[in-house]
Amino acid sequence: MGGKKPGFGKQLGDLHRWNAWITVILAVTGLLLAWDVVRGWLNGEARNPIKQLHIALGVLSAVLIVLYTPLMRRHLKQIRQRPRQKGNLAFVLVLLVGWFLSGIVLWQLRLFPPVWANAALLVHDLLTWVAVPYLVFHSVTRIRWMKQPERRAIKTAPAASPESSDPDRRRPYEEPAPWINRRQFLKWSIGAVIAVTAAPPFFRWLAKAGSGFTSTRDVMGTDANPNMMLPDPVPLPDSVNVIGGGAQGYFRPYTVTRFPKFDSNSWSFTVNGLVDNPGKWNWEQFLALSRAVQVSDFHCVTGWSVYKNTWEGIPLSALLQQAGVKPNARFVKFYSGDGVYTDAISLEQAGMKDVMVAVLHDGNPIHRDYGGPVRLIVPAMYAYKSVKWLERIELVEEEHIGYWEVRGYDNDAWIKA
Ligand SMILES: Nc1nc2c(c(=O)[nH]1)N[C@H]1C(S)=C(S)[C@@H](COP(=O)(O)O)O[C@H]1N2
Ligand SMILES: [Mo]
Repeated sequence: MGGKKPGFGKQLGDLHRWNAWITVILAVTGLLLAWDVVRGWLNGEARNPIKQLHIALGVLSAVLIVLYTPLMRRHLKQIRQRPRQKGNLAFVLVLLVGWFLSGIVLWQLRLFPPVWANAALLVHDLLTWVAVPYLVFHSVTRIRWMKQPERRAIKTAPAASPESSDPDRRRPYEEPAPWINRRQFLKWSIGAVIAVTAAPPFFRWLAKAGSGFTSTRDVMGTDANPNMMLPDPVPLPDSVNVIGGGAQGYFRPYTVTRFPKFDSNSWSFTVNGLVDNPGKWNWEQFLALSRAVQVSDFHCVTGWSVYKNTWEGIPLSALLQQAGVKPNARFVKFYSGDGVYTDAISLEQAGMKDVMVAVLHDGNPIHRDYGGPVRLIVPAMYAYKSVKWLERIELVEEEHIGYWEVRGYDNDAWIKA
């Protein structure tokens, strides 16, 4: 880094160090937010603070790029003869800018139509998959001990003077030539370990991200359904035929508890609160209610979507009509059978024709992991309103703030057209 003007090398070094640490924390917080496994142990309380930290650091990392631009010319001149360093620089800049731009869209998701969010999430994820193994390798091999002895010596011996008469001071760190270059060997081993551990999940992810169309079995998971719901709901003809060719995309199974499990012997569905005719159904009675079919898109507020789902179920408006909503009722509150998750919409919103208490997806019973036997669907809103394992609907007067809304999500969940 030996710039001519004093301070240039130090400026670059400081930027590099800040960037390195910020990127490490961004990677850790980002993985905590994105990873299915971790999503389970992070309870709802932790998610929003981690997300805020991730966003703040993302902005900070953009500030570093701004600070770097005036130094860039000189830096490029300095590394003109070093293709490896130039390659590294280009890669890191592309990464940071790509992460930043896609991050802005994910941060301000509600300002964009869902396809933008889908694209941003894909870019954000793809860059992460490529970058994290590279950055781990880059950092580990930059640990002083890993470097070639000559290069370590240059870096760590500013006090050594070439004019010194003492030969030991002139070349202070010279070591005997290593047998089969141990460091090189270690570097490549680390690279290999990273490649072997990161590659399989990466290709699995790529295969999923790249395939637009998926069969219902894949969409809802290939495992046998852990719920014990008998009889099977018989689908309507339209639902069997799966209008529009079937769902496109993958659901990510979300839960804020351990996955609950249901049995038709003990399952029941309730509509009560401010209604004239409260109702309670067992599974068989519930399946006897008349059902409708709709095709709609499903959008999570974290950027993923599943398009063209064929849902079959009972329109919420039909349930409410049958219950006879009292004039003082203003909100409809939904309870999940997980015992924790709730959400609510206004009575007016509940009147939308496509709000549905769904029993079948693409002609199959809804898998337990995805909210079966019965889940709510509110296609016009982000999916945190679509309560899974729905088993009770209550008409209330006071506004209710749902599980995720208490923890930072906007109570207004409308999706931009
Ligand atoms: N009971 C319950 N319902 C829930 C959730 C949840 O964690 N628990 N997550 C919500 C969110 S944020 C989304 S995106 C969708 C996810 O549906 P899926 O798990 O079937 O993909 O369910 C919504 N309904
Ligand atoms: Mo979501």
